[in-house]
Amino acid sequence: QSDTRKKLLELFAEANGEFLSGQKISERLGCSRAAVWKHIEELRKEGFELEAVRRLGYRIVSTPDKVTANEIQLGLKTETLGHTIHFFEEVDSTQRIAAKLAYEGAPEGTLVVAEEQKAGRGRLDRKWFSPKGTGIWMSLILRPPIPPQRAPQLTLLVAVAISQAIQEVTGLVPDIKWPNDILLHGKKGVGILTELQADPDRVHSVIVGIGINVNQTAEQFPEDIRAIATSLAIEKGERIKRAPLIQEILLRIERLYKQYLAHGFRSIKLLWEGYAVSIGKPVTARTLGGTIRGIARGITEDGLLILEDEEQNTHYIHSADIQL
Ligand code: BT5
Repeated sequence: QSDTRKKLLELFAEANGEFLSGQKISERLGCSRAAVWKHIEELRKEGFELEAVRRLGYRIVSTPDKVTANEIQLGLKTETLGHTIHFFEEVDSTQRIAAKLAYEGAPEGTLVVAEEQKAGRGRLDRKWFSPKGTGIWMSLILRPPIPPQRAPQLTLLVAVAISQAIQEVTGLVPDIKWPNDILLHGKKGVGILTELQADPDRVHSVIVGIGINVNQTAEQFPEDIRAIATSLAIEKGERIKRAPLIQEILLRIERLYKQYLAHGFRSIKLLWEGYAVSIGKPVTARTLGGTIRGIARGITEDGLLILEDEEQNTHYIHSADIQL
């Protein structure tokens, strides 16, 4: 993704669907008319539909449902998140690539996104089904100045941001199931995987992995998860463009993240509780240490789940699978 291309897309975003003359583009980009034409042709190859009219110039008619850097950056309103994007047609896992980039010093806000993952991961090395072109499979690098114990808060923050974005873009109202699932009408549409690079007292980077089923049909899910999984398109009844949803998600994460760094987790916690399904209800929590049945009482300031068992003992749970 060259800087010129990025500037060109910014110009089109500013133009808001109006024509831009070749002359103006070449002046603003500081390149020849012939070079402008070459960039336009490249955009067309990527699936952008561009209209060219003599004396008027060029305008964008439609953008493809792709998740390339160009697609995501055209009209992106964030200050830092998503300003560097590594796009891949196919990867093993965006999580692995982002971890490597973070280790090598990639700046906060770097995004790794793929059309398809061959080895998408969930927690505890479970598989995350990530078929080509129908979902959002991406990993975001954050570098919060916090101790590692506070990292679970970020999973919750991101869950709120994604829920807000889904609501904004589709009108669907998602439910959050602690810690990392977002449900649509009771089925899982989104999974979040937060991984850390940290010292005992300081986080170096948080890799936030986000998987969203966007345009799959029910038949496109493998049989073993068909009963528990869903997509935005299934619930909404129409296809949804992925790039604008990614833009909205990045914007929402950025807003909440700033609020979090400035004022702590308190206000995020309130928002989270607004979307949470399990609070006040009986749940079964399967942890690595065993299974606990009880009433979910809420979350702590650190983002742990508070569970009260049948003997009224209170458990604070770091990580578990919750059954409602
Ligand atoms: C998660 O794990 O929900 C975290 C998923 C994170 C995926 C993103 S995609 C981008 C980034 N790169 C990666 O490699 N991963 C991240 P967990 O709570 O452990 O749930 C995993 C379970 O969800 C599986 O065991 C299946 O039962 C189910 N599952 C697998 N694929 C699914 C899908 N596409 N939709 C809904 N459920 C799915």
